Amino acid sequence: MVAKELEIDTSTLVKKPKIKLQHTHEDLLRKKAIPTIYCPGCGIGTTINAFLEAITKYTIIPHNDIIVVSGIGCTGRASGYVNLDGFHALHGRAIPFASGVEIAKPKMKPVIISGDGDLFSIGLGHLAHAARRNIDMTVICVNNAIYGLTGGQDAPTTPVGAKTKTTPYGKISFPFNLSHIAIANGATFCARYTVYEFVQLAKAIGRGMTHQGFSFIEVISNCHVNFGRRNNLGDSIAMRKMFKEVRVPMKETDIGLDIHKTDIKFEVGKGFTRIPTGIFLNERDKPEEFSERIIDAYEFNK
Ligand SMILES: Cc1ncc(C[n+]2csc(CCOP(=O)(O)OP(=O)(O)O)c2C)c(N)n1
Ligand code: SF4
Ligand SMILES: [Mg+2]
Repeated sequence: MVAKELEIDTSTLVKKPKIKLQHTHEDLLRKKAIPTIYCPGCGIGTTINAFLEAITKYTIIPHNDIIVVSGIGCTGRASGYVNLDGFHALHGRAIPFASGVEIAKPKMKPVIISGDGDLFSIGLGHLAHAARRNIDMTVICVNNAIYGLTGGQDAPTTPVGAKTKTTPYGKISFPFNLSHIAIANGATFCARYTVYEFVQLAKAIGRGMTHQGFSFIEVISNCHVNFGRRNNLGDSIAMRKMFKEVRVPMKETDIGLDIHKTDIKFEVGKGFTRIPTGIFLNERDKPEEFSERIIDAYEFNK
């Protein structure tokens, strides 16, 4: 029993209202799979949110016609967190799986959400050939310049000089410009935004999904845990502030034929110093997308 003098007079306490935390796109999340594996503040969450915003506001594709496919990596978990048809493919194999879906069921819109390592290391050949064929799919590539899930090994996107688990004295070889590769191989829509530019990113995803053919959206994201920490770039907020300061908005007409104008710059001790962003390509005079050509060829040869 509590002594009289130690009893608390609860009548004077203000009751805190019970707040039910709600996500803007709660119905589109697979609640059983949440909490996610993501570190707090990771840009992959922002990217998934931008995708959900895009399919709610910026495209009229019915949700039943969308399938989310991903490969392996932190980003690769995305297909498991959204409440749509989805498939978590083997490492680097999201695009071949999505190609099969698109060819067998052209009405479906495959959206690949995967990482820079998954799509541009082991998966690079598949990406190049899907772009060359102009297969109707949208690839959202989270470029965090690192292999996040496996503890921070260097990726083909890691800038020269950057420290990673496997380049403790600084990376020596040159990074890929992912948008450049997508365009050079035949992508007919290409955009890049940082996770700081949420609205522009969501709109670009919507436009990419509405586009008939191979669309590529590169998302510059913060892996503050494995990339930021080793390169003294601070936490999630500090990295996003850096993205805000160094992004250079560009239009298709600014780039012309010199796609190197979209190169990302990084300086040891400073971090990223230039990140061109925008819609880099929206080819209107584009080749017919692949499944239409298959159907035409079939009808012609019947
Ligand atoms: C065949 C195979 N090789 C290697 C691995 C190990 N592995 C898992 S994720 C990954 C890299 C993922 O990097 P990225 O796509 O950039 O994803 P992030 O975690 O950065 O989002 C690697 C090499 C694997 N799972 N399977
Ligand atoms: S390891 Fe990096 S990429 Fe993976 S969840 Fe954490 S911050 Fe994000
Ligand atoms: Mg990565």
